[in-house]
Amino acid sequence: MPTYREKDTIAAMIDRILSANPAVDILVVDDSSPDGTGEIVDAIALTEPRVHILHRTEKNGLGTAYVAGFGWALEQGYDYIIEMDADGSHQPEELPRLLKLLDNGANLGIGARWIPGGKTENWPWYRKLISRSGTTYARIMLSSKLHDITSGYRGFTADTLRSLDLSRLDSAGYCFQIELAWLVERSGGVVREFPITFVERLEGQSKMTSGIVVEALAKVTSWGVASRLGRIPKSQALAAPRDSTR
Ligand SMILES: Nc1nc2c(ncn2[C@@H]2O[C@H](COP(=O)(O)OP(=O)(O)O)[C@@H](O)[C@H]2O)c(=O)[nH]1
Ligand SMILES: [Mg+2]
Repeated sequence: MPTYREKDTIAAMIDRILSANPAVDILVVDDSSPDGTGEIVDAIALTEPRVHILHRTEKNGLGTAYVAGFGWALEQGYDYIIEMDADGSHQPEELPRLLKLLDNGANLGIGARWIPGGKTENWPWYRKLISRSGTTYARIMLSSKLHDITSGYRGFTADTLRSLDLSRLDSAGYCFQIELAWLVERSGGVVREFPITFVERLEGQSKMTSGIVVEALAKVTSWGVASRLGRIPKSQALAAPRDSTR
């Protein structure tokens, strides 16, 4: 869980995740939040062995926070690695459905808002517009089959992340989600979406900026053009998915 200034929600999120999913461990990647988010997690980690924290020295964007977190999780030897926002938008109670997709052979499972059964609560119209048009643009430019490619509620098998060259990712902000999902898709990975209810945060503020939207638009456009010109290097095929009969 990446955090930047999430002091009002982080403790409750950790509590909800562990109550709904006692077998998971949590890693918070905090970018030295000035509001003390990191210290709140430090205090929880003292008495809760399932909670861990990685402190980074400055706010370096969602993408690099996740790459740091993935590196930690792979080193520790976890089987599945999940992404989730810390502001209450992603429901921990929906996590078992994501874990099931991974159990059933998906390389990547994505919690999708824009498929039947998926929805958003209290999300302003302009955020819906950005999200839906972002996915549509990625479907056109990148020939993606996904319906919610920017969703940050997702999970990978460790083998999947291990097979990918994460050092090749060059997105700092939220378009990291697009870049990584597209990398899994074009590496021949099995990507499955499941419907989620995305609930807009009640506390704190969004870290979404116009710069983040511009980065995504520029990168998706350049990746799309480069791939049409054959300038995107071929991806290595992913390890075969796990036994899908489980
Ligand atoms: N570590 C870290 N976390 C971030 C950064 N930017 C956003 N986040 C976290 O990423 C998650 C999603 O961010 P949020 O502001 O809620 O985005 P929104 O839901 O799209 O409005 C939250 O848990 C944020 O605290 C960053 O630069 N570094
Ligand atoms: Mg949010």
